[in-house]
This record gives sequence, C-alpha cells and structure tokens, in this order.
Amino acid sequence: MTRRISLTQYLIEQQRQHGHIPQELRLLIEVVARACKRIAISVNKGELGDVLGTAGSENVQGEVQKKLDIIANEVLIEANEWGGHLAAMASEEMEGIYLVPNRFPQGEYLLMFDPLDGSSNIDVNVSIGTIFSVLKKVEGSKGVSEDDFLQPGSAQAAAGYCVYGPQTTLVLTVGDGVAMFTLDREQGSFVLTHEDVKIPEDTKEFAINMSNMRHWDAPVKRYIDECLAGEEGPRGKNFNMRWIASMVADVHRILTRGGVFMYPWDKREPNKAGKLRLMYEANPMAFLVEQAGGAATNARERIMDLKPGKLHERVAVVLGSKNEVERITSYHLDSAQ
Ligand code: P6P
Repeated sequence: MTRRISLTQYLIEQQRQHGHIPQELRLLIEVVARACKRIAISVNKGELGDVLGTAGSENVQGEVQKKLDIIANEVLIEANEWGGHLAAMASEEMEGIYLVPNRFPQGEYLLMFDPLDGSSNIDVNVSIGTIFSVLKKVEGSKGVSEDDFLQPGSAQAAAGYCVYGPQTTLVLTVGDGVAMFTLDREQGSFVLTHEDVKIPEDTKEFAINMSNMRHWDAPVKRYIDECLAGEEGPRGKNFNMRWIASMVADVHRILTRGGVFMYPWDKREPNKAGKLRLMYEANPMAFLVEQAGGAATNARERIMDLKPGKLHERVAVVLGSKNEVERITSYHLDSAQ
C-alpha cells in the first residue's frame, strides 16, 4: 500500500533525500499541478460550463481549436508566468515561445506543454490530458529564444501529464522513477497513489490507429500482422488492441499494465516525420516511459537522443514495453539494410 502523502510532501522528500529537486523546480511542478486542477474543473463541467465545441480558430498545427484547448492554454500561462521560476513557455497552441513578461522575475526553467491532448475526445466524454516537459535554460544563454528550447529529450529536468478521466491523475518524473498522484476532490490536493511505477517488459496489447494500415511502412505492417496472427503465428500468443486516440490515456494504460503504443511514420508524411510532436508529446512521454523501465524510439533511434530542429517538429513514436519496442525497432533497422 503506497503511503498516502501529498504531492508537496513527495516533492519535499525528493528534494531532501535525493537533492533531486531544486527549490525552483519544486515550485514549478506544484504550480503546473495547481493549473491541472483548474483545467480538470473546466473539463469536468462539460456542457454545463459552456466549454465544449470549437473555438472557431486554428492553431499553428492547422488544427481546429476547441474552446477547452484555449482555456487550458490560458490557465497554464497565467499560473506560471508570475512565479519567477520560468524564463519562457512553449505550447502546441502557440506558434512562437511565450516570454515571461518583464514585470515578473525571470527564472532558469523552460516549460513546454500540450495543454489539452486528445481534443477530438473532449465532446464525446473520453479521457484527455495535459502533457508537460521542463528544460533548463542553457548555461550562459543571453535572453531567451526558440533555440533555448531545442534541446534533446535527455536534457529534460522533469516531465509529466495529468489525465482527466474517471480519476484525475498526475503522473510525474524528475529523473528518479515515476510517481502517480490521484486528485482527492474533497481536500482538493493530489495524493500519492503509485510510487516507482514499472512497465512490464513484455505485453500482449498494442495500440495503433488501424485505419492507417494502407499507409504504413513494411516493418510496421510486419509487426502488426504478426500480432494479429495470434498464437498460431510467429509470436505464439494472442494480442489485444486498444486505441483511445488520446496519447495521455494510451500511455497511462501502458504505464499501469504494459503495452506498446505506435504512431509510426506513414506514406502521407512527405518529410518522413510522424504525426506527434517531439518537444511536448514524444519527449515527455519518452522520459516517463524510460523512467518506468520501458523504451521509446522513433522506430529507429531513441527519441530522447533526437536533436530538435524546430519547436513544433513532428516525430514517429514507438513506446512502451521494452521487448516489444526493441522488436519493432529491429524490424525497421533490418528493413533499412
Ligand atoms: P488519430 C490527439 O490528437 C493525438 O495528438 C494523440 O493524443 C493521439 O494519440 C493521436 O493524436 C490520435 O491520432 O490519427 O488516431 O486521431
């Protein structure tokens, strides 16, 4: 039974025992957690809060923005800009970086987020979530520019997400394992419910959008065909499939019971990238998954080794149970020879 301690106590213990969390980073994480609580309140209101439906605008990705996308983005900006722990922020919903206004003290950290991942699920009451990633400004960097954000995922100081589902659960790593905190609505605080999360190295469950099959590269087709062949096929076991179309929800399932999640490059992507964004989707999820003993690649290389070229760059994603990710990656490397 995990000790029922608050997020604050957990972070202070991490700071005290491991020296893992500088004061400024602890403050940052607590502010992001409070912002997620506020987003959860808006999400949970649904129709009653006049927050469903589209906002009549598009984001930098060319995607129609939902009202809650914009609300969540504004909540994260307003919560984080005054604290003195950040130099700048970047969001899926904003083209450029957001510099902390001069009227507030500047900090050393950079915060990136997908304020509400899985927006297509908002209006149909399916789990969605907020994903965040924390970097430190490069030593000696003068001012702040987009270039300060273009660091590999291995440089992250912290990463996490908050899934707004049957429970509202914050999942966090600061590089010392993965912990999960469930929102206790009666006391209004996140309470530790899982510590030292571990992903089983093997699985019988894969997550992919099967409707894209005709666009897949051969190694993806090979892997999925083998899963579908079940125990009579080369894998010798039957597989189950899940696809929630909210990365946060699919990754949460994998952190909780194992599995492999794939959003591979497909022939619709001329520049051989993928659909998901490197900086505020793939990198934070890769950090969490690796810290839980899993693996995360772009089907060829470790995601957290990739050097970003652009803030909103996209990447193929294969993550989850270590042995499955290694198998999929090997199929891609074999086909490249
Ligand atoms: P598709 C949500 O829009 C998202 O970015 C991820 O959360 C999710 O895994 C994926 O896209 C779903 O994509 O093509 O199935 O709608």
